[in-house]
Amino acid sequence: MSEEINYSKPLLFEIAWEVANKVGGIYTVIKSKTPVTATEYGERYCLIGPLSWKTAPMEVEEITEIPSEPLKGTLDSMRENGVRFLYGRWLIEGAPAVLLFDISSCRNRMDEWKGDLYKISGIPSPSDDFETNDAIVFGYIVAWFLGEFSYRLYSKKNRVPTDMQLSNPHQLSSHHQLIHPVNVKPSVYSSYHVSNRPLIIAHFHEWLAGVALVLIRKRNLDIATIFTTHATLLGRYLCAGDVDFYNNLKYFDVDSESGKRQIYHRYCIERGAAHCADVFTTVSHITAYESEWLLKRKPDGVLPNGLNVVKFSAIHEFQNLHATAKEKINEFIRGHFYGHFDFDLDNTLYFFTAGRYEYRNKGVDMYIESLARLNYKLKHSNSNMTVVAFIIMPAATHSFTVDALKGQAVMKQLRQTVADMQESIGKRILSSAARGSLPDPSNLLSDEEMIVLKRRIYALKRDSLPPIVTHNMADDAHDPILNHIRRVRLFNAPSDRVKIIFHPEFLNSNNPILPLDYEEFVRGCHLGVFSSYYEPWGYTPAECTVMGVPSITTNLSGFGCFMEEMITHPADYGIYIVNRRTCSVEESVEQLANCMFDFTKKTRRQRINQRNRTERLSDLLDWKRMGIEYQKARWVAVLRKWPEISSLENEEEDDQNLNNLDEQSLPDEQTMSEGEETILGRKIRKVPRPPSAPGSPRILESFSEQEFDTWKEMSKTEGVHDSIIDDLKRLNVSGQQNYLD
Ligand code: U2F
Ligand code: UDP
Ligand code: G6P
Repeated sequence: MSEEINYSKPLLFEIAWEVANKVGGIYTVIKSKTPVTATEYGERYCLIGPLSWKTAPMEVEEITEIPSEPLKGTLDSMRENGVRFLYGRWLIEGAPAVLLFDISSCRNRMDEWKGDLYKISGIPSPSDDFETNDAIVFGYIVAWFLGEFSYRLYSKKNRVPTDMQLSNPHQLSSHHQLIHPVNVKPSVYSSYHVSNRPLIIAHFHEWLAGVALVLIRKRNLDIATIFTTHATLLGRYLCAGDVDFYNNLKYFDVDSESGKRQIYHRYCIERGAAHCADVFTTVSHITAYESEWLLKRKPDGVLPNGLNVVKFSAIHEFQNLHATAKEKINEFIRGHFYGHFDFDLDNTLYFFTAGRYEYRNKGVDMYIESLARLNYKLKHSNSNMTVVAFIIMPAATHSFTVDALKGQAVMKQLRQTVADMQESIGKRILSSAARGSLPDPSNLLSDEEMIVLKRRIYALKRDSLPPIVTHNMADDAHDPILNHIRRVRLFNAPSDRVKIIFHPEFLNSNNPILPLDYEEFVRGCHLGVFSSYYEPWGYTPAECTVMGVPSITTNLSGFGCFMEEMITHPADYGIYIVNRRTCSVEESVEQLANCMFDFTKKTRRQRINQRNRTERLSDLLDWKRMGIEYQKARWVAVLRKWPEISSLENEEEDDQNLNNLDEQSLPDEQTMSEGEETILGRKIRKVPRPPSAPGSPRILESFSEQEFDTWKEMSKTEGVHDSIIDDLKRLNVSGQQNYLD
């Protein structure tokens, strides 16, 4: 918002804790969505977050001269009142304006604000919860900013009733006036009515940014608000414990449960934010259902998470990336398994799970259990395949183990020795060939070189088994992942067909043992396994999809449910969805193990074909498509806030289109019939089976005339899935299936 702004169009502020500040998945949501939002709003878009002096200088380029009003006036007056901030451009695609407030600059007002929050909303806040304290201070600063900005904007346009216009702008910036907003009856705000008015929309993410929503409602600011929750606090906590969450969702005593977990005050902020927003949304239907029972407001809609999909011009390019990234993982494996490297890397598959360390929520318990069964199945079927299963989850550690570092060091030495020898052997061959004679193969290596080589080979011997974990754990004995691995006895023994590597730190290319960025690592793997129990969306499998890596997820994850809704046979596209909703844990574990076992039976050719199909789904997850739901949410918020703007077309349609949820609960398996139409009351058009899927009676059904017509229609109206439509067209032309695998 640094240039002159066209105020006849809406302004958008998006507020989240993770603006230019990576903590978890919300950072991915905001960062990846920026290009589409910036395209739509341009200079009228600004992101607001807390200022972290550690990360902000790397992420944001500061703008010291704020040229436009009322932003300049607002920030100047806040600065005069002691608020520190960083205003600039976030250095990401779309380069949006960002405004980061330094919470510490206002901590001296914390007690006053906490008292005020309790007085106006009854939300308590214990003194020892520092995160909540910060959330409250941040909320008051944001509400202060938005309040003052909107007053200045309306007064600039002479749209504020005369008794609200202020002769002394400093008077306005006193935070006291904003806590108890200017002495005007709320009715005055809603009484004025103008055409072509500037509209301010504020979109808040997650409870940490939620306090300002309560204040905006209490102060009756002229701002349309949206609150998106990416999980519920109580849901996350309940699932992490030993609770049968989904079967009891309707019956939890929310106040008591949050009290027991010492999060009652946080819960109040989350619930308050959900109730105070004009529009309340979540990221998936499963979280919408959960929010309805735990936050006691049925979401108005679902805003699924997208990704900023970058397409390569040639399809084989991502396949090449897989091959080069896999080679880097191969290097690591050679070092890690030195002395026990008795398996063939050509017949080795890399599986992985990754994310924040939430043992039960992220389904690591089920993953390890199923890997043990996979090991048994591979052994007993005399399979020649080896599976290396990675777990990438940050935990408290004291750096890398000596063993892990040594493995890479001895391999590095060996590689260097062999490279030196290659050079000297080459010289010997050249010199004898130049003299017109063939070299003597028995003399290609000198005695000295043989000794060095023997020494290197001796260095590869070791008595212990290859380590499970790459780091020294802070609490090895009580680590749930390690204990589970111990329980199922997956110790990387030579006879094991499933090897496990637990890397308790996120990956980066400076890593001394596995020097790859996370994205490169994913590309090099064959299968992502995310058997989550609690997963409102789940970016990790979505990221796999756009990189053309098949993944396993569950029907308890937002992403899994979304794919199940969108595709008639997700498995054909490399999206495997384990049922954790309507069957026992034992059945789910077996399903997951069988799914992984079946994957090991694929030929290389089949894996390559499947990766191509998986990658084709990326259109489905592109923000260009997913962003439409955000647009709808914004319009509904505007129409709810200012019902007088009735001249805007399609408002009713917009309202309905916002995926209004049904009264009923989650769909069960029976209601999800093939290619079917209504899920939670919405019309769904599914992606049919790919033409190269193995023939079966179902495939004929999938390519009925009618379905083809539907898809042609959809391609016209939505402009998505071009490649899938192409598949269908090809099929229609050739009139038969393509038996590539
Ligand atoms: C969801 O993931 P998040 O990135 O939001 O997950 P976190 O940032 O780790 O935290 C979720 C909330 O739980 C709180 C924390 C956040 O508000 O402050 N919390 C806590 O209070 N105490 C704890 O010990 C741990 C967390 C979601 F889970 C994914 O499925 C989605 O993909 C993602 C994006 O929509 O949002
Ligand atoms: N991730 C990462 N480095 C890693 C492993 C994961 O940056 O080594 C990222 C991953 O790309 C994804 C996020 O962490 O964007 C996890 O998001 P997800 O939605 O799966 O779970 P959340 O943490 O939000 O619950
Ligand atoms: C990509 C490469 C191929 C390579 C294949 C290996 O498709 O383009 O050259 O053979 O990956 O696939 P795999 O599933 O065995 O890792």
